[in-house]
Amino acid sequence: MNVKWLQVYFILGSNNTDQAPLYVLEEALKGGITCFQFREKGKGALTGNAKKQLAIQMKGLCRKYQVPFLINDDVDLALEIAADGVHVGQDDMSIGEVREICPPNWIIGVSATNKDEAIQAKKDGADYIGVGPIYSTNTKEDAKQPIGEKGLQAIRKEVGATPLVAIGGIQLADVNRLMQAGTDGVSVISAISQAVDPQKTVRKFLEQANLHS
Ligand code: 3NM
Repeated sequence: MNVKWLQVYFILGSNNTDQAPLYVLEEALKGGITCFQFREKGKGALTGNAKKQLAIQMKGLCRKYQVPFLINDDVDLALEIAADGVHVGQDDMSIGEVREICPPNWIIGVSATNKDEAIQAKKDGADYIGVGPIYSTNTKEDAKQPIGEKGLQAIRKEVGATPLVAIGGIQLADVNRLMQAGTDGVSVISAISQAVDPQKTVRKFLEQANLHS
């Protein structure tokens, strides 16, 4: 995968915004997000056909703007609608199991919150590792203790050049420090999904991340 795809990696589910999710996604795409993950989880999350229909429409938008479209956890749905890959957590399907059934060019990302998980994800052949939570977040109900920029730095030291993306409570003002701490980009939900102007917000995130490329 292209490590630049991790620069401003937007994640969205229908319950992360008060606006229409497809509107928010298209605004974010116009602003220049470099990767997108559909994450339909938590209170009021869509299931079944409603989830699938939203995923198909989101994939269509991502194709229009030529941005990779990943799905969180739901490997069956990702296969069914031909997503570009999946993001799996520590309790989800393993990378090995996913690789056995997915197309060869799929992007597979894994979450890690400490050095051991990150080292294992690298060994297992993750295309990128989502490192977090960096800061405290209200978006994920079962988020672990924040690991801070120090935690990110420590993981970078362990995994060498493996692509990393920082996640959890990230705001625009944090991007510069996180890039300096060794991440390849930032993964963001609420700072974009709840922004008054998501397009403009993404532009600013991109500006900050680009200072380091
Ligand atoms: N995963 P926000 S933190 C989806 O630590 C997710 O693995 C996390 O949302 C992890 O940008 C998180 O609104 C929530 O804080 C990120």
